[in-house]
Amino acid sequence: MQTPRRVEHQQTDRGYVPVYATGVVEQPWDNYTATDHQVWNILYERQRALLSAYACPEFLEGVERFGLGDGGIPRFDHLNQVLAEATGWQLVAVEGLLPDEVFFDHLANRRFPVSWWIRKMDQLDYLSEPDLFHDLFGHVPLLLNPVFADYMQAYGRGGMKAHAIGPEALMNLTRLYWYTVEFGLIRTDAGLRIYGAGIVSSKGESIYSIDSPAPNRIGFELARVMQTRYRIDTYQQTYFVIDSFEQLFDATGPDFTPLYAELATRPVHAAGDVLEGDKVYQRGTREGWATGGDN
Ligand code: HBI
Ligand code: FE
Repeated sequence: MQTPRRVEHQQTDRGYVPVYATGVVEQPWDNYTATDHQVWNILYERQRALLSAYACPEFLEGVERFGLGDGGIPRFDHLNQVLAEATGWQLVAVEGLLPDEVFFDHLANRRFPVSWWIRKMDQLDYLSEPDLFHDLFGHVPLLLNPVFADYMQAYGRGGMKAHAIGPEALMNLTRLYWYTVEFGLIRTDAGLRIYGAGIVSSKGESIYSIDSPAPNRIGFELARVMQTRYRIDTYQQTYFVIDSFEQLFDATGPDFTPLYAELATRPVHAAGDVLEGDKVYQRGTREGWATGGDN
């Protein structure tokens, strides 16, 4: 299978990352090799077995409804029929990471970009760029959840506005994406569960984000998230925990312009900081609150 077409690099909060051609392509389903399908099957089986105890129910329900475990790389046109009926989203196949404004425009129009290529057998545990498994298995199941689907479109619209305001606003919004869509945790009656795509598509971080005593787990608060740097090359030092997808959607309701102005007067915090007033979950437990600093 041919490799994706890289166009240039972009300096972002994620570092100096490759940015790909911005066009939409057809999913080359007939060109996938037996090894490509095998890579999907290995990654799917490994994650699905693990995530019953770690992912939120809405994610697991989406995986089942799409039939992502039916064997081999799923066909986007099949998934698009399911999506169209459920929430009106559509997948578009792309070469890989898109420039922010192109990416936001897709989300604002209920199109989710999915890389058409899948990682190699020797990259099962880590690769530096989003491939088909990360995008499709990680991001797409929750697009069947109506509230999360609305959040993703609202995020895209917010991104278009932030891009017009400038790089600081854009950085604030990118942190919101990072600590929710990519690395978010959600509170359930059974304890903390994962909804972030960057976690569910990674075996190591799925376990680490819920069971390790090392990272902070802090109740979601919009400004707090936007003023917190993130790391791209290690497991997260802090995970933000939402109470519900409605909470996330409601947070994107107001216009962010005044918030961006307020944030410009405040310090940006390191990824591992714990601040006065943070609602911190007990370290290393799967549920329960510790109010204030008694953890
Ligand atoms: N492009 N294809 C793709 N997928 C992403 O998740 C993505 C992107 N470009 C930029 C980006 N994410 C983040 O920087 C967003 O916060 C904008
Ligand atoms: Fe992603």
